[in-house]
Amino acid sequence: MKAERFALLFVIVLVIGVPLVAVLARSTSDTIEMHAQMADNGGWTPSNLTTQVGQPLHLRLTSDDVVHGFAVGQSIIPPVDVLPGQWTTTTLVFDQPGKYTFYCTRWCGPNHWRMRGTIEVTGTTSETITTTPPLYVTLNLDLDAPHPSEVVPDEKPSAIRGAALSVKRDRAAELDRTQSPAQLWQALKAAPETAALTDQQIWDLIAWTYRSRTTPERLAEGRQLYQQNCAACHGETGQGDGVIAPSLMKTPMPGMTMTGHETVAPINFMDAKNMLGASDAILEGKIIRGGMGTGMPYWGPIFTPAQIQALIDYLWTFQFGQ
Ligand code: HEC
Ligand SMILES: [Cu+2]
Repeated sequence: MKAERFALLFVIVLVIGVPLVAVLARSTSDTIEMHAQMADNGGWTPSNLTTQVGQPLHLRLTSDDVVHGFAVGQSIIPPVDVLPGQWTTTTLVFDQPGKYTFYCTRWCGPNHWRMRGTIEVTGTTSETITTTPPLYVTLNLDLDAPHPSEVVPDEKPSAIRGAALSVKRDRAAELDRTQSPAQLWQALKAAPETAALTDQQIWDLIAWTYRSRTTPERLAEGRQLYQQNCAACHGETGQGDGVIAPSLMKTPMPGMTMTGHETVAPINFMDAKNMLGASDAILEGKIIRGGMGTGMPYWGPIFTPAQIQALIDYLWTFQFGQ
């Protein structure tokens, strides 16, 4: 009797226990443990991962210092928080091969944006995705050349005043992404339909044009992305006075060689002379590629094209109002 019971128990353990153990052993060996530290202390370990299309990538994440966040660029996988002394698990599945960038989503210090790593996804899919190169590449634009506007308004342009003008044409649809507002101003100044307008009225018409090209939803998205990713340097109000702007502009000690990185201030988006001479193509290029040796990070692998356009639309509100 006693022996029978024992045997039964053994069988049950064997039947239920073995597959369970097998599943557990398998899932832990497939799981990658990842440690997060501020960029200055080494960032992500490991920082380069590989996987295959359709194969789940299990991650267990913890932080060895402050609170960080984990997200994969250009994907819809929601970010997770990575907390000191705790483990967070997340599973990623990719349906397209390619090189993905993962990054920290929590403000963890001046070098926060440098906390990035890559996931190399190999394999094939039936879908073929065609990507068009961004305009700055096609046009071979020099993103680092200054682009001052030859004309600036006396007063801040107003989309509301622009909307009230009777000469409004359907300009919004035809906004040229390679053209600056300054070039558009000169074109309108010369055009017979708008020749009767004052200089300021032309600026107001341009403000209206930029405003009617976008939507409140897109501006809200751009604003949110801006506050989360750009305001620390460019400032909440776009004036280039964010909390870490001073650390970007450290004056080098005497005898030290200057590196652009230490001396370039974040662009002031309220500065009409600079902004009205820029085009969508220039702003987009700078956002995608980043600065050359300046503190401006590159965001190409992080944001989708739609998110970048939302950011650009939001940047124009610093000139043309909300
Ligand atoms: C770590 C600081 C930092 C962060 C964060 C940052 N920027 Fe910048 N940005 C700079 C600096 C410095 C410059 C000026 C040097 C340069 O153009 O390379 C700059 C320049 C730019 C320019 C060029 C404007 C022009 O007229 O040529 C654009 C556009 C821009 N930033 C957009 C953004 C956006 C959008 C974000 C957020 C997604 C962002 N920046 C986040 C530091 C930063
Ligand atoms: Cu971080």
